[in-house]
Amino acid sequence: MSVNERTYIMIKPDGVQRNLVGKIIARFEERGYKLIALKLVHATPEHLEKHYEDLKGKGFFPGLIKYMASGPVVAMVWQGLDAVKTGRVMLGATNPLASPIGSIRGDYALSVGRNICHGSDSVESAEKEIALWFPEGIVQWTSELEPWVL
Ligand code: RTP
Repeated sequence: MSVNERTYIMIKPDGVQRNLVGKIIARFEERGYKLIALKLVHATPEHLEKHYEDLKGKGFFPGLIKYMASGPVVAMVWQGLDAVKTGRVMLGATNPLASPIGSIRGDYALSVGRNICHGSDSVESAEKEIALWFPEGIVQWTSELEPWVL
């Protein structure tokens, strides 16, 4: 676990279309994570197949790619203490019905096939996903407030 751990968080097309972008971003900001990359992208099926390459053999794979390519997603990188594991806790379980109230999916979603957000499941996956979605690199910045809150 590192204080500068990075995770790739994505608001899926249903999250964007349901106007949940601001609410999801607010959760990460309010928890204390630092935004170091952000963009709205309408990804191609080929790009999404790379992102989900581990799931290629699954029966739901074609439907997943179609859903993810159906509209723009918000691609983000958040940095901070234990960002990968805590980010996944904040999102909730893959199946929203199994997600606790208070988690993003537990508060805003019902169906596994429309679960509004994605978060990296390990530091290694985060590095791969950040490289795939942000080949141009992330934005490194220092807050003027940092010396005051430390
Ligand atoms: P994600 O990558 O989106 O954060 O999801 P995850 O790790 O929690 O779950 P994973 O097993 O990697 O599945 C990726 C996404 O595929 C869709 N899915 N559909 N119909 C189904 O049974 C099913 N199972 C998974 C979900 O959108 C899931 O987030």
